[in-house]
Order: sequence, then C-alpha cells, then structure tokens
Amino acid sequence: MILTVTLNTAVDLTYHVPTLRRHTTHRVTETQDRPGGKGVNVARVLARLGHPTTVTGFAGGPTGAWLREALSGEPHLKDALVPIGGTTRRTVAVVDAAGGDTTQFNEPGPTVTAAEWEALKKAYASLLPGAEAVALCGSLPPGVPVGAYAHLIREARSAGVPVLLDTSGEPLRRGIAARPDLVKPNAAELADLTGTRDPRHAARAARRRGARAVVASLGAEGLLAETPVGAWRAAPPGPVRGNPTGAGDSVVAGLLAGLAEGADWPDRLVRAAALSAATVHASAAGEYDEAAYRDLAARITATALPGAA
Ligand code: TA6
Repeated sequence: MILTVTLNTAVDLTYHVPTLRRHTTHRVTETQDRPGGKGVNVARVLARLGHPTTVTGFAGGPTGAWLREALSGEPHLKDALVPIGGTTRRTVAVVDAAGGDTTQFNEPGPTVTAAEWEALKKAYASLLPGAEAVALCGSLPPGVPVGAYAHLIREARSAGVPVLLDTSGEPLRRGIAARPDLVKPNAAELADLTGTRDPRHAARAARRRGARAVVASLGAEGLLAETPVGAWRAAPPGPVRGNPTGAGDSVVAGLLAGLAEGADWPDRLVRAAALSAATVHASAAGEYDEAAYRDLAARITATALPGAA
C-alpha cells in the first residue's frame, strides 16, 4: 500500500459564486463538502486509480468524525487516522465564475498535544513496514514540532521506504535537509526555499540541499522534474480553467502511482500533469475528471531538457 500522512486534515468546503467582490453579500449558487488536507486528497486520487492507500494524520471533533465517515465509503482506502482532542479544521475555496479563479481560506488547524504527536509517531512506525512509498503532505497544525517532517523522513529512510515531501516554509527547509527521495514544491515555495526565481536553477539548488529529486509544479507551465537520471518538462496542451484546489495533490498522486507501477520518469510526469489538469476540470476540491484524465494522458508528452543531471 501507499501511505499518505496529513498532519493537518480538513473538511474542504467549496462555494461557487457568480462574481466575487469585496464588501458584498454573495448568493452561493452551489456548495460542495469533501474530505481534505493535502495527503487526504492524494489518497483519494490514488484510491480512485485503484491503488490500495492508507491515510494517517490527525482527526478530531465533529469535522474529524465527518471526514472519517466520508472516507469510509472509498474503496481501496484505509483510515489509520490518529484521534485528537481538538477539532479538525475547515478550509473554504470560493470559485468565482466570472473571474474564472479561486480564492482559498485555510484555518490554522487544532492544537496537537505532545502525547498526540507521540501517538502519531507510533502509528507511523507501525505502518511503514507495509508501505511501498510514503507521502508527507501539507501544513503543520499548532503544537507539532517544526522538524516533524524531517523526523518522519529519517524514519522512512531507515525503513527503506521511498518518501515524498510536499510542504512549504521551514518544515520544507528542514525536511529537505533530511534527504527525502522527492519534493514537490510549487514555483513560490521553490523560490522561497532557494532564493532564486528561475525554476530550473531553484530545482537544482533544492537537490543540492538534500532532495534526491524535485518535481516543481509551475501552474499553466506544467511540471519541471530534476532527477538523478535527467530533467524533463511536461505541460497540458492548452490553458486549463476551473477549480485548481487539489491540483498539486493530484501531481503527487500521479507521481506515486507511476512509482508504484514501475513507470519511468517521463511516464510518471505525464500521469502527474494529466491528473493535475483533470483535477482543475472537476468542480469539487481534490477530485479529477476521469474522461479528461484519459484524454490528457494520451496527448501530453514529457520533453527531456539538456544539461547534466
Ligand atoms: O491542495 C488543496 C488542499 O489540499 C485543500 O484540500 C486544503 O485542505 C489545503 O490544501 C490544505 O493545505 P495546507 O497547506 O493548509 O495544509
């Protein structure tokens, strides 16, 4: 199975409005609630692709109970979430039909106690031996040490399990120093980490800091991969409009699915780019449009980039 870790799970609420404006009461035309948090989205996509996936992280309170109930209906997905005394957060994505863009509001999440963090580490250690890969995704809730991902990466490495990290800021900085197999920053996270805006230079700098491979998600420009065996770019054939919430999580799911199936790097990137664009096509957070995925996977190609690995 593939293991995903979401320390800051969420209930993702999507509001669709005709036009988003400040100082205005909006009439919401459609709402959607979905289990969320980055690793939960990754797991939902992997499970829909048919990959047995286990979800761990924290869940608590009525929103945590709702999230667990919603996940229980997903085939191929196993809930190994650790209960906490606090209440799982909500996030709100407002999709503006006129502007064609999305505005996201993320709560900080519940405070996690030292005992709850210890329980998570214990659960993680018991799940690792059965995992073919692990993904550590999203922000850290208050109370979880900033070096949490670095700790979980070291554990995965000593268990011989490939580990992917998708986070930002100081947890990313410290996580990279623990030498994960792969990191998946977006352009802003990569620039913030390395101090350089050129994505290729920045990806190489991230590798020098400890990441074995880097896949950067560059919005409309698609994906850039810098790996020990080469560098590639893969992008959708044209502009993709819709709700981008969870598009980065689908990149992670595509990369993990490719890894689990023994695909080479160009094939992994094609799957990841196609899943990401198909996620923008789907209106609810963290879901992808199946037909768009199949169509895009047949049309996207990964282009090798010159230069030594
Ligand atoms: O990538 C989208 C998303 O996964 C949403 O589902 C939402 O829960 C959020 O990101 C969480 O991100 P954060 O960085 O706050 O942990």
